[in-house]
Amino acid sequence: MSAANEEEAEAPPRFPSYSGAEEAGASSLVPSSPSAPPDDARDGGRRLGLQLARALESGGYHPVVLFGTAFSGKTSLLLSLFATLVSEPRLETGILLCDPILGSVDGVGRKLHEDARRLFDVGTQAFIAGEPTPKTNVSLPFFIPVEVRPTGRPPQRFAFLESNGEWYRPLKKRDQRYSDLERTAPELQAAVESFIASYQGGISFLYLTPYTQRFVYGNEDANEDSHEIEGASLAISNVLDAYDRSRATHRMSDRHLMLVTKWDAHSARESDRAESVEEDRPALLDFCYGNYAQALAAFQRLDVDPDQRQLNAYVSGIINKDGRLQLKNDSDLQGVVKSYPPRLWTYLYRNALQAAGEVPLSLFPEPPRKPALVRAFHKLLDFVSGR
Ligand SMILES: Nc1nc2c(ncn2[C@@H]2O[C@H](COP(=O)(O)OP(=O)(O)OP(=O)(O)O)[C@@H](O)[C@H]2O)c(=O)[nH]1
Ligand SMILES: [Mg+2]
Repeated sequence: MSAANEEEAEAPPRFPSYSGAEEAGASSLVPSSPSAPPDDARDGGRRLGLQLARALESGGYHPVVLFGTAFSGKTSLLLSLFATLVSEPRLETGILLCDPILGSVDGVGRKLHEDARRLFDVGTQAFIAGEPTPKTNVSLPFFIPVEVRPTGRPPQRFAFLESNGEWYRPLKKRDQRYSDLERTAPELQAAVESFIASYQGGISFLYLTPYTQRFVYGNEDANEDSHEIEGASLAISNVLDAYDRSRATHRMSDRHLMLVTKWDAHSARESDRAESVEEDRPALLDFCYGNYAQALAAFQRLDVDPDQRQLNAYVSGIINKDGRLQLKNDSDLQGVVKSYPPRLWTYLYRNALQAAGEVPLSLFPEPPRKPALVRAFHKLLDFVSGR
């Protein structure tokens, strides 16, 4: 990933990278289904959101709220974060699932925790093993409560919000005209909305804008994809506006990160994958201005300090329809791909500390990466040996 001070300068406002920057913030929310649920269901959702807000506050959790349409990479991103800490002893940072957020007496609380436990346990192991990530299909959005324990630094609790991408899908169907609709955006899920409105503390928001809504390594029709990307852009613009409407207090402690997920798609056909899978800020901005204009415009008009928002690329793994590749024969590419989750963890850890009024620290020492010079030398060797 390139440094924050690269030439992204032409057009203010700027979207700094989280790498190396001093930032902070985090919490949770969920959007609602396209067809508006009955009033009593919305009341129940509101009560649940409020209950979750109080429980996360008293448990010392930093909420991390993910938004993104179906197939945008939400679950893969979460699993890449968990899998990294579970399987990278060099980072010297442990991660554990915490006790149920709402206890285990109440049926809803038990169900939410069972979804969280399953994702953290089975989902993480399946991701490590390279199995494909199943589509998320739950009845309610849920938080995964974890505690991160770095060596020599304070432990920190996070609660990651997981949800169905379908809940964010704009209401317009493919063959429909906008003028035939009453509204374009689904209502945010009541539990998410009331959580955002009432959580007393900083929240980290992650907005996922995928490079492609399809498999990266497939032969599908690109025109089809541009229609889907348009929907993904509108969906993010909708949730940003919903945030602006519903977030009542503590906005100054929030942090907003727009992530272009599946960034490996940018260079899927290039030969030097290691170098090209790294974030390239000019290419990233070009891509966003060209494909996510509405989402970016909403990001810019968010009523927060410009330092509270960043734009970056993200790669959860080099994944095709059969699952994640282990990259055992390409240590350069493996190194670049593996560097994404630690940088995101560091961003979230700083946010959490800053939101708690503490000095923001890096979570780990610099993630292990091969310097460009070493990679260039390997390329030269490959060339000389005809590989
Ligand atoms: N190549 C590549 N594929 C990715 C990446 N992230 C996710 N994918 C793939 O994209 C597809 C969708 O990812 P998910 O994580 O299931 O997306 P989601 O947002 O959780 O989707 P829903 O559960 O339907 O809301 C899966 O096949 C992933 O394996 C990435 O960084 N690179
Ligand atoms: Mg999912």
